[in-house]
Amino acid sequence: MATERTFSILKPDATRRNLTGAVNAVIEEAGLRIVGQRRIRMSQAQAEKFYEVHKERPFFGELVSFMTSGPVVVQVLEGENAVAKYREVMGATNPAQAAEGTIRKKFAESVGENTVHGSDSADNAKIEIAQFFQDSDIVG
Ligand code: RTP
Ligand code: MG
Repeated sequence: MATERTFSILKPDATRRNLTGAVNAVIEEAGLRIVGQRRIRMSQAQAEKFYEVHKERPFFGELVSFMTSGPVVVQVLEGENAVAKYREVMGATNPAQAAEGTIRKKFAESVGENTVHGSDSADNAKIEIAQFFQDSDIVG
């Protein structure tokens, strides 16, 4: 398996509780490298575009409002099988169902405020990375 990249967001519940370093430690301990990283305030338009696939879902409004409620850290992670590896490290969407040792089990407060986002496929990773990073801001 070749080296792959995935897109990650440390969500507002992580920045609010000052957990970005603790989450990054779990990411790095899993063997993923943080090759791009920026702390931003997501605009309403960016959040709506990013979560467009969920626009018909009942939680869409709540999700956009949460993602714009405070700073987030957008990241590009690199490693062997990075997309699947990071999904494993994140744990289940609902922290109550997340496995021991995962980021969501350790830190997440609820299904809505679940600390991290990770791309769900290599194709989506490329699309999501391009929404927030220029090639020159990713240093592998
Ligand atoms: P993500 O996209 O953030 O990495 O999370 P995911 O793949 O595990 O979950 P997904 O189904 O893509 O849902 C995206 C985000 O929407 C919020 N959500 N809220 N209130 C609810 O029932 C509910 N369901 C999903 C979560 O923040 C989830 O991460
Ligand atoms: Mg998702």
